[in-house]
Amino acid sequence: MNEPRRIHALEVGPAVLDIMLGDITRLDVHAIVNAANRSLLGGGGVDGAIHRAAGPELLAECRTLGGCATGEAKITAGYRLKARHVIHAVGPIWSGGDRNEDQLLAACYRNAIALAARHGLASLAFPAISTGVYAFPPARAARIATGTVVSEIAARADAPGRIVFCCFSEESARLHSDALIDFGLG
Ligand code: AR6
Repeated sequence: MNEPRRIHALEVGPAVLDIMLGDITRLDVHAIVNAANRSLLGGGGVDGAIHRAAGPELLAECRTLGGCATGEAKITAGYRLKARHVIHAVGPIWSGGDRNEDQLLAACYRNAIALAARHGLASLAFPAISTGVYAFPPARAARIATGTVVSEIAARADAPGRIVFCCFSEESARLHSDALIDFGLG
């Protein structure tokens, strides 16, 4: 896929939120978020794309991390990526909605922003975590992703000043735009 293009941008307080369409591995931001699994040892989807683009050094560093619990996040270097860091977040596997999936997905966004803040990172890009192999309903996930990011930006002054939702389909980009509009933003 080509260079990501901006679909929608808006200011929320001191921060800028961007909805972009394209391959997250091409983005020039301080950190990209990986939709990883608990082993942190790679996989398909965006995880596979990030490991391919970053090179084998990323897997070597991931092997030292001892995995990651669902809803949590861990940070590594970005190696051959433009992004200096990768924040690996483990989304929930959708299993009907009564296994805390909403809260676990929100925790991924919250914990990734907290890690970025702790490392002083000014820009951060998210894929639509859990909406691929993990089968989380995409509209519901887009509402949780945008709602959590907007409330974290409001709650903490050290959040990155630019946060990107890097969507991989027109439909996903539309769902994120619609969710922001439903919050009275956009
Ligand atoms: N750039 C941006 N978004 C992408 C890219 C890309 N290059 N490639 C895929 N997406 P998924 P999950 C979108 O399946 O559901 C892996 O095997 C994709 O269209 O990557 O959290 C892990 O190792 C979808 O909207 O992640 C885990 O085992 C979104 O990224 C498992 O999959 C997430 O899809 C995690 O499943």
